[in-house]
Amino acid sequence: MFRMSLSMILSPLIVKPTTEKSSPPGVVTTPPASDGAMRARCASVRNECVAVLPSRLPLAATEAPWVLVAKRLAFLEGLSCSDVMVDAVLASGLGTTAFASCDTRSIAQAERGGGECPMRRVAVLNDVHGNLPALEAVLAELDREPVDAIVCGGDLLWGPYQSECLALLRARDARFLTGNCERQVLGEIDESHAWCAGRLSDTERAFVGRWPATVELKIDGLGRVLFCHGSPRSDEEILTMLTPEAAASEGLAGVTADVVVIGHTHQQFDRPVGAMRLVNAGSVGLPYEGQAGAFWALLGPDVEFRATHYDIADAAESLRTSGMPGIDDLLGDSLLEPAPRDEVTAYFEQQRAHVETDSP
Ligand SMILES: [Mn+2]
Repeated sequence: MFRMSLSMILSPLIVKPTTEKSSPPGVVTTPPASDGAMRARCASVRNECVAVLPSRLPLAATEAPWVLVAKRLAFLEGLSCSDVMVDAVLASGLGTTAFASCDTRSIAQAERGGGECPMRRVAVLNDVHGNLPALEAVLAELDREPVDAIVCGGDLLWGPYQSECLALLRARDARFLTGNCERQVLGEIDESHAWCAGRLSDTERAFVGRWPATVELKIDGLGRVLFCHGSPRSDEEILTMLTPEAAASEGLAGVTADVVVIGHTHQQFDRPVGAMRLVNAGSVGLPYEGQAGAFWALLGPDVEFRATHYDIADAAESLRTSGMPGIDDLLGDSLLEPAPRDEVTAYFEQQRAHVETDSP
């Protein structure tokens, strides 16, 4: 009965699209002021940071640039951008100094979502859902075909091995944005979400709590590409290949990007919506493609859909041993006995219409 499991990735269905974000959980605010050695280490990577920033800043559009600089410094320090580290960098003034050293024209462009150097190849890894074997298989493929950036478009959380997946992606300097599952896990809305929340460290929770709802990059051949989870206005809006043009246009209202890349429904598609191109990159961890595998997208100069194969039986065994509540239901229709893709799309459309009808 696939509808039960399908509703799990959407649940709870929120009737009204909302742009409200939950406030980040307890961010560490006390820098280790006496850590002179740490400041010295920051200083040692400052030049590298400044060199990297002009092309990196497009990622910073939703956050104060100096905060991003601080994060970048912390990341370059190899300390995984911990809250303590970010706060310490901010307190030291290095973030603002590095920011001030950047070319002001680059920064202005970056803040408008442009950036001077379009990226050539970007991998989009959405809806990983803590499926570590699937993510490892995709990353192995990327090792053979390097990309300029990895975008993780939400719903990395709510799954068996969230922290391990997070660590692998952070090690590759992925750009993260939030999905409904990040919000719901941090909010511990039910047993399975609370189980997932309980397995995150305070630092991980704080890090995830700071993810933006959207990321914009300029990519060769595609132009301005806006990444989000459900739609630019809601992390749980349902947009499918079959969504009527009018409803899809409404979901993208106000967007000026050339391409919008989403996730959430775990099905790859590429369709026009007005003058824009709407792409769903698919799901790495829990696809609904009618076949098992890890589904993702390579962007630039066109959109290329990928399906990476891995040992599903082995992975399922490993994912089950995590003890995540409801894991059997999740794996069933997605990976073990994949439901027909068309039926799943039809189900999502039914849910979308239902949500639409219920809206005031
Ligand atoms: Mn989702």
